[in-house]
Amino acid sequence: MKKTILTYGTFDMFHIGHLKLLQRLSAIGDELIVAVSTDEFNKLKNKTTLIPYEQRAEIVENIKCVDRVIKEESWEQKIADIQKYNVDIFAIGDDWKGEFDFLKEYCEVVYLERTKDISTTKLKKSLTNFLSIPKEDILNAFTIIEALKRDFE
Ligand code: C2G
Repeated sequence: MKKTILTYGTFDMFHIGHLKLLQRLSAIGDELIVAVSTDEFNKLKNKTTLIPYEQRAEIVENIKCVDRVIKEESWEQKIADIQKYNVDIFAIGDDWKGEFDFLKEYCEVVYLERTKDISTTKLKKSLTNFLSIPKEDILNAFTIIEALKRDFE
């Protein structure tokens, strides 16, 4: 019997943590459906994204192990999605542990361990730190590196 898996996420600045989750999800079933949060819904989640919905959805859609992408527009749509797509397993990262146990009435619910040491929030912080370094300092650093390189040649 074909097993359908359903998950939800923002997938902003797509990174290895997102990929590993989708690969593990597709390995526990036959069809993987991913609901990507719209920009409007992310506002409701108090999340600002760098990458607009259309691009995030297209990236996820082109991940080999993903079979279908749908829109996530509200917190309430999960039960209807599970019934509409005959979902066998609802799965998500364990940062949501217990939050979706109420779906056990409709299908199996699985929480998968997150990939450590990578997150969109962390990437944004590193970017901000990098961009906050005064240009002069970066240029000085390059000058020093070039001088060192010459010394080593
Ligand atoms: N994830 C992971 N490892 C990481 C980072 C993220 O496994 N290092 C998983 C999350 O646990 C989640 C998925 O990747 O299952 C997408 O993460 P987000 O884009 O942060 O999703 P989120 O905004 O939490 O959306 O209705 C549920 C929400 O839409 C979930």
